[in-house]
Amino acid sequence: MNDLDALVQTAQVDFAQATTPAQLEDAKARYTGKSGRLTELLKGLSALAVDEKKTRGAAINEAKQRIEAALNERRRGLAEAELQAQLKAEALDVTLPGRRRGSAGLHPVSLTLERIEQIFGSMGFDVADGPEIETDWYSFTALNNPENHPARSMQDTFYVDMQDDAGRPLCLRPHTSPMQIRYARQHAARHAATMAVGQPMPEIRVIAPGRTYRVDSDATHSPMFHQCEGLWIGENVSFKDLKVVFTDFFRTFFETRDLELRFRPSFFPFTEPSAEVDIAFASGPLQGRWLEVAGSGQVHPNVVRNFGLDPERYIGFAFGMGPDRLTMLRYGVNDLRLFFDGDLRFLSQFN
Ligand code: 2U9
Repeated sequence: MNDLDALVQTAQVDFAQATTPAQLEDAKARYTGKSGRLTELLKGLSALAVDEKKTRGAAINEAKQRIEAALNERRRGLAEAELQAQLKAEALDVTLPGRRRGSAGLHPVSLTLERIEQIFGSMGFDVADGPEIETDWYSFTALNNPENHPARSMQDTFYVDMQDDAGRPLCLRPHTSPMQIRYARQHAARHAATMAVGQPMPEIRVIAPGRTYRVDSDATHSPMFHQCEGLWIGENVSFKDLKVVFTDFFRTFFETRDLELRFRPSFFPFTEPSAEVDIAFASGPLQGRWLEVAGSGQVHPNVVRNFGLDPERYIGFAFGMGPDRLTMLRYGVNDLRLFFDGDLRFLSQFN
């Protein structure tokens, strides 16, 4: 091996040992730099005779080309290694499942309210909505509650530190009845002219679903709870109609024909006579037990009078039920507080 072949080989080893582009450029300088070994050899040419200069010059040039080829190859190798390292470090696993946004859904009690509205809607009932802060008149007086009735006390009802324009006390509505009184009074006023000429008023058929408030808190009572009350008033509306409406409603709500209803005598100031309504399933997990699901009654004449209607002419029934309890029965939930804790592990099971 001549000295030039040996130099090329040394350069190749040198370049192979460089592991970064900077080290490679340093190695290159040792051969083709200002005082590199090749440069020195070229400088030495001037001392040679013309003939020798020619052959030696050509040989040095050939060695230089081989060294430069080795250098370029190593440059490509290092660039490729650098690219591979970068690709590896920044690798994306495209097979990972994407981060999805949690899906939203309705609260189980909202599902029940929608269901109630849909079923009563199919029977011709309108849906009324109204204020949750109410006057004492709409909450109690109009409903034939005596002045000293315990429901009016601060132990039972949340009073608000405000008064209405006439200076009367305001409270969080303890039931949704105020909405029906507002609805019935508006309805009666709208049809007053018709009635004045002896024509019948179109029937009042309305439900009032929504949030209600009472001073009460345990596994089956929450200070905020839901109610859905209903009202059907006309010239010829009787308990028989109530029984048909309720039977149909509960059978549709619980999706079974195997369901019986029972009316038990009761008392409410706003209805007379009054009845508690129980249902019993003929099959399923709740089979054979009477479950209290609603209250009801024929609307008291004093309340009909407060609608602005003549109780001698207009008669009908009212009812009230608890959508929270209906939701518990439908889904088999045993603690009411689960509905209001906001725990997604519980709530997401309903969607
Ligand atoms: C007007 C006149 C009368 C609504 C009625 C009940 C009987 C009743 C409870 C059932 C369970 C409330 O949700 S609950 O806690 N309700 O027992 N409610 S009659 O009577 C009315 C409503 C409006 C104008």
